[in-house]
Amino acid sequence: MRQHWDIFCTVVDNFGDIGVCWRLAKQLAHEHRKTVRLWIDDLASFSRISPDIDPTAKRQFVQGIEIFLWQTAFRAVEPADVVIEAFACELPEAYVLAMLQPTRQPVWINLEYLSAEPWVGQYHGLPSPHPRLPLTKTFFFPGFVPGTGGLLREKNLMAQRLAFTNADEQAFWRDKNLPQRNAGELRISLFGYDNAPVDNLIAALSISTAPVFLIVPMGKLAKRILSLFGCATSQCAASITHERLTVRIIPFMSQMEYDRLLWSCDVNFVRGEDSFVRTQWAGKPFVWNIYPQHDTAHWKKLDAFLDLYTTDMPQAMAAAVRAMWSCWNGKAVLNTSIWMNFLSMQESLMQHNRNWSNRLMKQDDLASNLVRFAENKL
Ligand code: TRH
Repeated sequence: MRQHWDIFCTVVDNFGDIGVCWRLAKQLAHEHRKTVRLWIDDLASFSRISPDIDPTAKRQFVQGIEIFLWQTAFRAVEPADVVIEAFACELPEAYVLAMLQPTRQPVWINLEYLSAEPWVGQYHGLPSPHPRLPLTKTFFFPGFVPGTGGLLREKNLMAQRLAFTNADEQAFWRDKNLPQRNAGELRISLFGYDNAPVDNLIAALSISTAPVFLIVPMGKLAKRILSLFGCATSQCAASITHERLTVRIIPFMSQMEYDRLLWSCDVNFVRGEDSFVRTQWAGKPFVWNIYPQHDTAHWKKLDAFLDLYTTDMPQAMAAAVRAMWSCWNGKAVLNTSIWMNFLSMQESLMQHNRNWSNRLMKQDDLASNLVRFAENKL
């Protein structure tokens, strides 16, 4: 039995790194009964997605997980049975040296970023010997197809989503101080990077046939929207109304509440890695803003996912999705007809997304795959 797990996480930027590590830590502890320590270098970002985190505590226990502030001066500790180095963050030298000591060496895993590119299946599970020491780590790639590490998905997630009723949705709006839906209204959540063509989207939404209620969690993109309307950040509690569109900027919420937002909206704009996966479990139409890289390297990753996701779509639907996502990621200019065309597929996209998530559900989840991999290591 590999009972003790250490997860090391550095926050490069944004919330995805800790978002993924925190979900994984909780799943390992709650579903697989592992003893988990999480080492994280940025408690301020952490506390934004999980308000029960004390951003000032160097050591704390939250939801059964021991959380340490990972500082540069690292005091050597006894390594765990399984060590996860998230997203190629470098383990402290003292810790690596300590991994040489035990009679049974820890299983050392480098958990990689999510990608749908076809090479992922070939690299998943490959060993990477340490250049100097007799230690080997294993590359673990999350993914959408068999032969990869799978996706993060809590055991009870789908049951919770299916049990989420209209009354729950109404309670959620009340709790978040948001109005109940008006008849015929289209409700959209918008989480993205500030390179997204939000001005063109706002123009398209403003002349929509149905009234649109756009919910934007506070961040750089929200600030861009505010400046489009000549609004100061301090005024953001109030709604902005422009023709058919109402915009509400809301405070960043916990991960758990963000799931409820994705379940409650008709269309979700998501970004990066973790919100991108969560919207796939939500089953509603979604538009992905991929994490931008130099020289538009991310477009290849975007296309790789689109190739998988649109395979079973009728041609017109696949074209509408590709056009909308391409524009949203800067490959072409977003205009009203591209948005309207995407939106016209709303019902059939819902159906497609249900099938898509059912297909993904057939894979084991990432945490279970990690546990199985570690247990099978002699
Ligand atoms: O924050 P991100 O842009 O994170 C990114 C990506 O992970 C990217 O791949 C990585 O390279 C980069 O960080 C360093 O987007 P992501 O991955 O969707 O993570 C956002 C997290 O924030 C996710 O766990 C959901 C959570 N969240 C909340 O908890 N509350 C909110 O209100 C919102 C909008 C998000």
